[in-house]
Amino acid sequence: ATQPTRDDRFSFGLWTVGWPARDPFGDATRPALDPVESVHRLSDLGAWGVTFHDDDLVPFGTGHAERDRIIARFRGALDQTGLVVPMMTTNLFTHPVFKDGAFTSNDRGVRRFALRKVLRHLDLAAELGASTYVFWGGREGAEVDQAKDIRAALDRYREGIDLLAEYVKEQGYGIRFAIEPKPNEPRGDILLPTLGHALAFINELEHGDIVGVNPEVGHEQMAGLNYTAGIAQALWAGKLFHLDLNGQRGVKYDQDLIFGHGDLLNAFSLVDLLENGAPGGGPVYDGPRHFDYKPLRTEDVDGVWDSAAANMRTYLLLRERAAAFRADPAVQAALETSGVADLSRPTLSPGETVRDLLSDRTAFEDYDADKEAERGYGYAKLAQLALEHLLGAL
Ligand code: GLT
Ligand code: MN
Ligand code: MN
Ligand code: MN
Repeated sequence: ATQPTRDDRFSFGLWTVGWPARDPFGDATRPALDPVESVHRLSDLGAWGVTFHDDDLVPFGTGHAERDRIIARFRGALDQTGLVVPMMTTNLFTHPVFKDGAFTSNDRGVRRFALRKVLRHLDLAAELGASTYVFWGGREGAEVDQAKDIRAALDRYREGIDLLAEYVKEQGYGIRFAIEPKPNEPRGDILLPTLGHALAFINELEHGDIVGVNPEVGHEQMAGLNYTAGIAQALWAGKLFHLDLNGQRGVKYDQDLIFGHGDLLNAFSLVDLLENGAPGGGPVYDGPRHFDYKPLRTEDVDGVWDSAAANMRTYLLLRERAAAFRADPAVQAALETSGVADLSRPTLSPGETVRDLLSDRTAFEDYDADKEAERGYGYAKLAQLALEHLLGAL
């Protein structure tokens, strides 16, 4: 089953396949795509959903009547194809007015404009049935330490997100927010640079109950972090509301490669976690499998659709390999040797207190640490089994 179907719930941003490949050093290498054509092509490839920023569909500054016409035409394509809109988001980074940020610009007028821009698109998100609204604060940051009062910036960030969340609740939209971390680029340093910073921020919100995270593979890897481990913590916290799948090769600029075209071993453990859950049980991710990648600048329009298909096929191949990995008796035995399941057992017994632990001589006074330290955990064997399943050798 490496042919994508709607049941796989694959979604793509309009800005991904639609990227004309303009970069800081060179002009566009491809024509802009009509969003309606993207909807049809994605549908033909087996995708289930499409996501977009306000300005991806309706260019910045478009008048009312024209905006309505564009939206109606887009809805027509959705109705024709059956594609859904699971997530929407706001462009708070392209227009020069946002050069010092949106919710955290030092300029109060910019902050108010940003909130209004989000509010308008949130209303459309509710109309189109989106259940998640993403906040990627690409311009929320600074290059100059003295230029930004980080405490005040976080106050304003919180004010903005809480205000918007309150609005969503009042309107009964049933939409949840997902904050997308990134360490840098386009700002020298971005606020909420990692998944962990975002989770800590959410804990400080008044309406944090409807706010979670949208971690992107490449963004965590730009910070040198293990994406699968971060996703596991987001799941543990009940905050994995959405995710951005792509590829990244090490700590450098944001590459937005095709999913799997980077740290493939980590992509394998990720798909295994998303599809099969942690070895000891716990929540499985049931949201969209959303791709946020950029077709290489070298590609023509055919290459765009080849790369879109590649994201889904890679995910499905990894899903197959992960199922085989889990089902393999040799893997079960290796997991047993490694004691992976034992970690699910609470460290104290039911009803046992700290006093009981203090009086348990086998736990300390009679515990032979030198002897117990002789144990091998067998992780090398486990790692090789994972690699061989990934390569299709087993
Ligand atoms: C932008 C960014 C992505 C975000 C998008 C949502 S836009 O392309 O690089 O990682 O997910 O705003
Ligand atoms: Mn990225
Ligand atoms: Mn990006
Ligand atoms: Mn992203």
